[in-house]
Amino acid sequence: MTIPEPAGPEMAGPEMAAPEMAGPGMAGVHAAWLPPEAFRAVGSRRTLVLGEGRLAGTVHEEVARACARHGGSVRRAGDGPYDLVLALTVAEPLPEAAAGARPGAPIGDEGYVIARTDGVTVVLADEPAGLLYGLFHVVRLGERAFAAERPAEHHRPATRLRMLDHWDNVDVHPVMGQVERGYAGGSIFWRDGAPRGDLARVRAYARLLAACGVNAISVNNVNVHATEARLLTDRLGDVAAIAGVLRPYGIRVHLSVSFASPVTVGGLPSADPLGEDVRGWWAEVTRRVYDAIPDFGGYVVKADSEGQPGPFAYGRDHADGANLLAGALAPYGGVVHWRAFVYDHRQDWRDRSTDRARAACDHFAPLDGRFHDNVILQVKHGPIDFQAREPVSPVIAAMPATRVAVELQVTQEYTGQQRHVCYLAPMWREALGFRPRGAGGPAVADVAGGGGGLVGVSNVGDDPYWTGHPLAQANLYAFGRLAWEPRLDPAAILDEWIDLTFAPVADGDIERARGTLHAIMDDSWRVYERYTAPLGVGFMVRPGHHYGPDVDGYEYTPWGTYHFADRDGVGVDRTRATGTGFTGQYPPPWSQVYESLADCPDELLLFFHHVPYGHVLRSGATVIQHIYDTHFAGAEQVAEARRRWQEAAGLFDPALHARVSDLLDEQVRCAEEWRDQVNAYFFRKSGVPDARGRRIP
Ligand code: GCW
Repeated sequence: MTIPEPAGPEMAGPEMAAPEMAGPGMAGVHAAWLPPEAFRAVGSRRTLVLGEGRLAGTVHEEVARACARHGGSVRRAGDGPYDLVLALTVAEPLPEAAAGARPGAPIGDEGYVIARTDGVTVVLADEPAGLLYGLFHVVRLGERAFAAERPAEHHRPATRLRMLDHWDNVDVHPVMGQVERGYAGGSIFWRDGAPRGDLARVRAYARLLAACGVNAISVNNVNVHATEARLLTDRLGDVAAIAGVLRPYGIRVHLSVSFASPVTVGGLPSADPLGEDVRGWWAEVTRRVYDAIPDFGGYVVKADSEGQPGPFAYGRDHADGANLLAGALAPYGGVVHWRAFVYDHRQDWRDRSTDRARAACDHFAPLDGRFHDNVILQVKHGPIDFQAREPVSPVIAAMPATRVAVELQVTQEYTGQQRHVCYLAPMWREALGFRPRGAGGPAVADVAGGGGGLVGVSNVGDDPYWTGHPLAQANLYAFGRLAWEPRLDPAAILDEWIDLTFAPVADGDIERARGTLHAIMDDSWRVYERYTAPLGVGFMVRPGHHYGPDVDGYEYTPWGTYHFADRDGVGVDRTRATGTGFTGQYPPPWSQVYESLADCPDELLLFFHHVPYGHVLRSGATVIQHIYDTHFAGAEQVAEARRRWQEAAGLFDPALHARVSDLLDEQVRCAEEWRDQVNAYFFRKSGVPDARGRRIP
């Protein structure tokens, strides 16, 4: 945790305009990707829902509400004909069309089969959760679900755990506020030390998440402060209330806990993971948690990291620590998400031998095989910390005997803080598709799908648009969709999001709205990378709050995040030959690819190598010229995005349009600031002029 500077005028947000569209019962809150209009195709038809249980009840409710609005009807069994049948496979008797679609093999806990024969669209599921996901699939398809015959398609999630971590505090933290790294207002769960009590908002959130496939939420910050530590004990009722609201949407609650709880909350003299009394304490509090929340998901732990307590204090390792909690959770089927974000945040910047990128692998790889089955090692996708460009963390390939979850940052801490448009799905897609052992080996998504899952740090707050920047909603939606199906194309996900969210836009205009949004969003991550971080250099941000440029801001600090620019060159030598040896943490072929100056991909060059400014990239440009070119180009592309948005004023709800316009003004300003500071910095260091003679201040 770094200390943010107080917000200056540059940090002030744009005026909040009230959004126009509201979800069911949620006046004043934007409906995001579930406006009532998105249910037109379902709601205007004759639908049969067959199934028992809470989630089937939710499906029923959703269909009934849609029908009430759009003129369709909810039919009873035997009361055909139907246009749509949503049924559990166990339901008896299944209407003929549904019986025909029943597959020979199990559909699975959360899966569903969708088919259309003889004019009836059928969704079949073994379990109610599958029925709910199937309904939202039909909603996504809209009229296409009813247009033509379709052969049975079987959908099931690639990974069982699709989780959002909220870095929400219960108390307002004096430095970090209500939500650490939150850019969308306060927490939707907590305010000023207490639950907000606005459970309708939480319910609307659960509905949005179910519609994109998320099935777990951790409701408090991984930095667990005093009040939050007590969510586990005397404040458990607050958590149970949230769990009760999430449950009808198939979402389980998890809790971040402090490793020191036996001492700070329980009054024991020690939190030693091998202590009998400590083990007993965790067993007892966990029993009470399950008494209150029978479907509780488990614990999330940040230990021995950035000042959080952990097993090192007792001379124990992280397998000892994680297994302690896993033991307490095992009788109930709970899991512990143990974070691998462990590094020395008090490094001496003069020390060139310590490399923060190495830390997670150095700590955890030797422990592979020692974790209990219900421990999930939660690994950030990159080795450092959610920068705009990082290689994939070597830990993901280094733990074949451990369940690994991959953590993504939906909240845009280092990618524009929800003031900049930065559609992150292309970055995540790239990371999830990366094959750490080369072409024949598993992809990162396969590793996560092997039992750990995908975790995203939520970007949601109590802002009327949920995410501050209305277009940042697409990141939350895309996170869920990629967690469900990591092979989805980011542009196709964007289409889904656009069609749902902007369903109320008049028919002919949706095409134009799509054109505008794709032009602005498709490449926005790479645009962001261009005007900020060249070639895999990270952390050239303002220390503390991490917004805006400060090239040397972290250069002489204890955080282990350096670029080593001098008059001759820039970059971190992480090679085995002459550097920190980090490249050796990768299996082949990447250990060789990254080690080699000739083979290392341009976009990661300065992550792995220190090179002279005149070094010629694979693209043919020199490093210094690349820096100038990309920074000029990136800032121009943001200006172009703003132009496109202004042109589209008539297409969008005026309040939403105004909000995005204000934010684009800020993005243009900030991108120019980045361009000028980065270009000026490297021009002054290197003395090499821009080959195209553009003005560098
Ligand atoms: O990126 C850093 C953030 C911290 C955060 C930490 C983590 C919750 O700056 O605010 O703490 O990562 O992931 O634990």
